[in-house]
Amino acid sequence: MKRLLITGAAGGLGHAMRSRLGGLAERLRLSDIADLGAAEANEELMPCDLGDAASVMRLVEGCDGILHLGGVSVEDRFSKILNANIAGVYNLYEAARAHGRPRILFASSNHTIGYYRQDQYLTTTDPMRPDGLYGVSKCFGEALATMYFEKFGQETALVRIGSCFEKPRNHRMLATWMSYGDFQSLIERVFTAPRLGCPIIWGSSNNDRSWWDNSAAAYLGWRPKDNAEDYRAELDAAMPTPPADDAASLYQGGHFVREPIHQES
Ligand code: NAI
Ligand code: 15L
Repeated sequence: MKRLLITGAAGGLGHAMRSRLGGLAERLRLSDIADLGAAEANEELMPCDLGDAASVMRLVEGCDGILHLGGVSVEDRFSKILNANIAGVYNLYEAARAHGRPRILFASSNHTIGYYRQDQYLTTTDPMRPDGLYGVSKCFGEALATMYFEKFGQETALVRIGSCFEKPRNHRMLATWMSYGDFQSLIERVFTAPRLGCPIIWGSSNNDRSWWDNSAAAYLGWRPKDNAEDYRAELDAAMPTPPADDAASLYQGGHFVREPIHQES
């Protein structure tokens, strides 16, 4: 690729991926509403609020791939989610449509299905069961992307990320964790595969514990390598296993299922 756009580049995953993806494109266009720091030689910085349609239109121009990480990433007030995750995703897809349909990786979330129990094994065709307004906004993003694929042929990887951090932070993440290295290899597969389509992909590592069946996306040839189990002893030493009746032990979305609706004032 000549230019890969990374939205949300100032966030946790944006920061972790920024330095890893230089080989994927001649230039990285980095965007966020938060401070992006200084640009490296192969980087250009374009601050932008995803809710501002005209700015997003300029942001996407000249890009031949989009890693869409930007937006509200936890449960929050509806007005914030509406701007970043609902209007923002619509603005992004309209801009992509106007600028030659660059391939998109949409950072969706396990909170699209958070109300499933941890003893259930899911395929990508199981109905959504979002666990809050944040999860609902990711369901919207997946639905919008699917419609743009059906109507206009816009390709998107809908990656339902479990928990992507340097290492698992609690016992639930023994199933949901995806390492930075595995996310990097998934991004590389998504942007180099000859045909992508619009698949849902579970974003988790090769964990011994697993709730998700990725066989529908096997044609992409992504083989995650890391295993959260390697951190079990470290987790056991650092914290107790949550009680069996705790949301963290019962639901795939963990504590998100217990979040209240956040009020505006
Ligand atoms: P993060 O919260 O650290 O980064 C999100 C970035 O989006 C922030 O830098 C923020 O300033 C930016 N942003 C928020 N509203 C914006 C707006 N209106 N306009 C422009 N930028 C805006 O989140 P993280 O962990 O880096 O996640 C990246 C993406 O992956 C998010 O979309 C999140 O929902 C998704 N995800 C992440 C998971 C994880 O384990 N890290 C799990 C599941 C999904
Ligand atoms: C998410 O969707 C969040 O963005 C992230 O911060 C984690 O909480 C993750 O899900 C998770 O479920 O562990």
